[in-house]
Formats: sequence, structure tokens, C-alpha cells
Amino acid sequence: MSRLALCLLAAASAAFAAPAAAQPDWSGASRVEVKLASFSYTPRSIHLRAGQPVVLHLVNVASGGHDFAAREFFAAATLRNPGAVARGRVELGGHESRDVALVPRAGHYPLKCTHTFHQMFGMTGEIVVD
Ligand SMILES: [Cu+2]
Repeated sequence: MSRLALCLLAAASAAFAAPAAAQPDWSGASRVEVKLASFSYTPRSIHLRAGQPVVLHLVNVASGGHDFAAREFFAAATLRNPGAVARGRVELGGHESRDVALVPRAGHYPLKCTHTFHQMFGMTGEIVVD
């Protein structure tokens, strides 16, 4: 192996080692299921552990679309895949489900569905992280 190749290899392993150490251990993430229906979240109060990786398994059991809108919650959390959340919400079509892996930060956050009238019909909840 050439001297240049060895240098590149060393640089590459350093580059991989540094961010990996800072990454949460996703393999140890717990799984929390939240059902979306017309017009409710189950559970209505979602309790999570601060700083602990978790996979939110969002299941829309309704035939119509709903979303899981929690702007402050997502803004404070570390998302495994930031692209999974757009403008603080996760959109789910009828009978769709989605996993969102994140590390939540302590706090008390409001949850709602932003579809027309859904919040008024009671589609709200809360996320408690402590
Ligand atoms: Cu809705």
C-alpha cells in the first residue's frame, strides 16, 4: 500500500470515528406507538425519557389523512433523520404508518393535527419529556 493510500485511510477512519462517537445509540432505542384516528391521538399524553433515544411509531388507523404536529418538540429534539419531519410535523395519509427516531429534550410540548377543523374536533395531545 502506498504512503498516500495509508494517509487517506487514516484520514477516513478519523472522519468516521469522530461523528460516530457523538451519535446516539439507536440500537438501544425504545419504541413508542402512537395511534392517530379521527379525531384523537392514543395515548393522548405521550411520556418520553429525556436524552433517551426513542422510535416514535406513528400509525394512522383512519382512512383519511392526519398529521402529528409538534413544532417545539421536534425543534428541541435530535432527529436521526431530520428530513422525516417537515415544518414541525409528520404527515400521514390514510392507513399509513411512519417511524421517527429521535432523542427528546426535557419539556412539556403541545401536539395537534393541523388538518382543517381536526384540532377543534379534539385532535390534540401533549408530549411530556422528563
Ligand atoms: Cu387530523
